[in-house]
Amino acid sequence: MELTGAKILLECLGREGVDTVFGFPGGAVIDIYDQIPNYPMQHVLVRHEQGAVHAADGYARASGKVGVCLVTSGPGATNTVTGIATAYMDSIPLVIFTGQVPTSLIGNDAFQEADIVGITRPCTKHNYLVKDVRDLAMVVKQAFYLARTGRPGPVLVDLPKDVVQAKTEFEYPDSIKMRSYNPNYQPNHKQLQKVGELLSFSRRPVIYAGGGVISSEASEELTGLARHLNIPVTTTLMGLGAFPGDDPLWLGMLGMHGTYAANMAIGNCDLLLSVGARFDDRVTGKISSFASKAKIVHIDIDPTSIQKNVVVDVPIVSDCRLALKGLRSVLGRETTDWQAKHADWRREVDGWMASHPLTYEKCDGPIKPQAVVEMLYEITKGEAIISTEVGQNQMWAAQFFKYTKPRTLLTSGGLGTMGYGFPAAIGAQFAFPDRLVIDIAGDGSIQMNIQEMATAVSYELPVKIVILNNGYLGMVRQWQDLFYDKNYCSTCLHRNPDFVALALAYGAEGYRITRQEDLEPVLRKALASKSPAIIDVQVAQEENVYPMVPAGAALTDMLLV
Ligand SMILES: Cc1ncc(C[n+]2csc(CCOP(=O)(O)OP(=O)(O)O)c2C)c(N)n1
Repeated sequence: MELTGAKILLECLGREGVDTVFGFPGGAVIDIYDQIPNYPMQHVLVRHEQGAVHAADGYARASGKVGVCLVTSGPGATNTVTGIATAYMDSIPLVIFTGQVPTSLIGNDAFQEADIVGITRPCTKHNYLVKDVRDLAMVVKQAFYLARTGRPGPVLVDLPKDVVQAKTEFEYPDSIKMRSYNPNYQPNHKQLQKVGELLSFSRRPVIYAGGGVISSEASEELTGLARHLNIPVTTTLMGLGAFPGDDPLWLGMLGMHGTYAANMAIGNCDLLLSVGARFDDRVTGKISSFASKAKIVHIDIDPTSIQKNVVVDVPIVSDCRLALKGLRSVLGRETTDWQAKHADWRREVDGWMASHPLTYEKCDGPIKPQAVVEMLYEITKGEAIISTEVGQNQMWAAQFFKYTKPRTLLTSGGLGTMGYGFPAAIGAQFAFPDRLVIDIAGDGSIQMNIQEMATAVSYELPVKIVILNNGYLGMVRQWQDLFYDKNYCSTCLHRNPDFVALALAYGAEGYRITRQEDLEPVLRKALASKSPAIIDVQVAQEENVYPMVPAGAALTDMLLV
């Protein structure tokens, strides 16, 4: 039977198992919206297209499925760019459908025309302009395949209005032929054997894991290997949750705001086993000093990320899970007593952990932001999905909440997008309606996508926003404090809205906490509520995040509290 492009698209989404689409309508996609009520998937109407992409992204990060959004042409499409770039930098699988003016008008500066394929070329894994309805089903099939395989990422499909309206016979292809796209999943056995040899010589090994461990579902293998070999583990911000944050081998996050122990371990290790991480500059600091005493092994699905930032001794292009499994079986033949072999190193590392734990000055004055995060951990016992905004709030959420399972921290690591956390929390809440989802926010960031409170209220989502309200664009103020002579230019937010009144205006709940003694009871009450809520916590205004490695310095040159 012949179907319109609109129906074909929705049929394809059903075949891909899509149950939720985040979007915002407009003229170019109205034919698709006209058909949505006839299909079983749920469409979530957001209030801004950036919110749609971040929500799809949060849904994807929390669930491991592909996140999907649908927006109109022109401004609808351009509003998605920040969300797409955010997902691209963090390798999150998304498929973004954008409306486009009819094919006959493309290039004519037509009403609401934007060259979204050109605009998003550098921040998508791939993108398509569908010019013929007969190509539509195959393009959708390829888009999902590309988004979720290999190194995952966002794929955009641009849909001209006449293509959506045209008809053709619908058949969903059951196989895909893409000549130039063949991700390699299997590790090279010889390379794994080399890692085995390096391990047998090394005395001071460290595992450095990234978001790739989470996207390849390799946490169990990582944890098993680390425990088997008695090797301490650090992760990037994106890797938090890939290894249990309460394990004795856990060093904490490394990098600019990493722990003393993690950064010292990197500086002093003789073997660095990197799994699914990309040696980002926020992690390495001064590159020539990064793990400068170590042989480096780099396991990554993406061959272009290997040797990009650091020279490595053993490159392994493969799926992280398969590589870790392979390594375990290579080591299976070893008779080494790994516990004994690494005991001295463990003692040294444990010494750093004990002498410089993550801490902050506790006093009777204003509430410390770190204490708020600690209290959230205590109340939830870690049983929550945490999203963050960007800035100090993000770093404290990384430092003072223990992530014991993968997919429990949703944060914009690569692009560092303020305004990410709240819509991402909404997406995660759609993926897991019964779980507690909390956005840890700054008073600056939350104002970047606060309009999505209308989405949360209209879908009766119990999402919580905890604002660490310091009256500043805190992280920028921290840099001004430490490196720009306290010239607090344009970082003071002295006329913030009344966040409690704002929550109430949207139909949500609002709480304000100004005194330490109210912190626990009010947080408990707010978190137990079934409504969306803002909890505005007035915190110490000029608190800084420590440790801090100044930009471009060696990891071992940390500023401490
Ligand atoms: C969209 C965007 N604009 C600007 C920045 C630069 N930036 C990084 S952190 C930060 C301050 C964030 O302030 P706030 O949300 O209040 O959080 P805090 O650092 O106080 O916790 C800014 C402006 C950014 N990361 N993203």
